[in-house]
Amino acid sequence: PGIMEDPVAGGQDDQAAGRFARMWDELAAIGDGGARGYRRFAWTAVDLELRAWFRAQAEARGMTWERDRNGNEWAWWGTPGPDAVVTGSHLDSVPGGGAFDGPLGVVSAFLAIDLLRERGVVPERPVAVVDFSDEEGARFGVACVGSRLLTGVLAPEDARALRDADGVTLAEAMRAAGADPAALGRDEQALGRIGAFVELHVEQGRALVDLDAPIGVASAIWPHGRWRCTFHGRADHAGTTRLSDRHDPMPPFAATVLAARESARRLGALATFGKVGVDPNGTNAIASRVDAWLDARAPDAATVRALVAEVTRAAEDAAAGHGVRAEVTEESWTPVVEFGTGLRDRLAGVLGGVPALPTGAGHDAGILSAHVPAAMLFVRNPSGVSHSPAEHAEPGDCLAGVRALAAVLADLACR
Ligand code: HGY
Ligand code: MN
Ligand code: MN
Ligand code: MN
Repeated sequence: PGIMEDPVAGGQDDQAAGRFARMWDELAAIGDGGARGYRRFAWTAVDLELRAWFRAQAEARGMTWERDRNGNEWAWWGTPGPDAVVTGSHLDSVPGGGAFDGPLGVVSAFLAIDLLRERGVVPERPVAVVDFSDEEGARFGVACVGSRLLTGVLAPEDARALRDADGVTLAEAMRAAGADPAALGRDEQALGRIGAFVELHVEQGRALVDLDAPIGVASAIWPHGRWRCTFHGRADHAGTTRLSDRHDPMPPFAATVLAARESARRLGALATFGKVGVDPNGTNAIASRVDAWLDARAPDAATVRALVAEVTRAAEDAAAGHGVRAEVTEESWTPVVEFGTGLRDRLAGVLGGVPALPTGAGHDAGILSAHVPAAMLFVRNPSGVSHSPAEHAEPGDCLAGVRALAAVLADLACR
């Protein structure tokens, strides 16, 4: 406390700006897809490069590096031990992802520790940076795999069986990447070490822009889940099959997307179909099957459930009208997260009062919050856009985030 000049505003010293830019450019170059954004999927070659970068950052600082049984990467300032103050985020991305979602939290964590060391801060508790494995679930379909396995929310046998678009299981992908899927499972030791977890993340929205604030804290995460909507039709020839004879899964799929949008609007919820598979996906063949993933979110669980019920009924009715069979199955569910006021208010106090805002985006901090004290810091995103190359944060706000995180870590680690 008091070791940081005004942690949220204040000028930007060039040295810190230079250090941020160097670290940022090195990480941003890994798997850089340019205008097409990032495609940093779990246990791929790009992921291994990111994991190597993380380890190099830890070892360059004389920090103890560890990879836990669930593939989460840890860097320890001080001896790994109980009651640790943990910060960090994830390095994987959605397809076409931006540079900040995840990486900003990891880079800021290392730089916040650099700042504290420069100021001669000697923590009385262990401090750790964590890179949670497979947060986006972009390859295997379930988000926050590393933190869900760590906490036991996801059963190891279910995780091992998850398959990617090529049918490769998580277990096979881990083995190919030199990791051992047999070790997956709730990690009492790793979980027992976490005294508090603070995740810094780029804001995925415009609340801080509208409030003209560089930093905010999370008040809650909306309940949300993923449902697989499958439409079973009958393959046939596009040029010789009369309309009345078709069992085409595409029209019911299309009707369901439109119905979902209308239900979401009316219920005050969010419904997204961002991933679709069409089999056999031929221009002159009537599809035999369409798989479409619904991402549904709302401020409360009852609204999400109402939305999914309406979408299911719309899918079944539309399918019946086309001699197609629809089935909707839940693939993942994340209950509402209310970030407890204890740690959250303590952070806001250290930062001299910052806005508290809810988010519809899922985070590892949300998974952990059911098991350990957890909180989130948000950094202003002038574009308001995320999960897109347009995602952005200004250098000045990023440095304010580093200073804010440093102030919070100092407050938590120094009794
Ligand atoms: O989907 C989410 O909300 C997060 O970005 N994984
Ligand atoms: Mn994300
Ligand atoms: Mn994220
Ligand atoms: Mn997150």
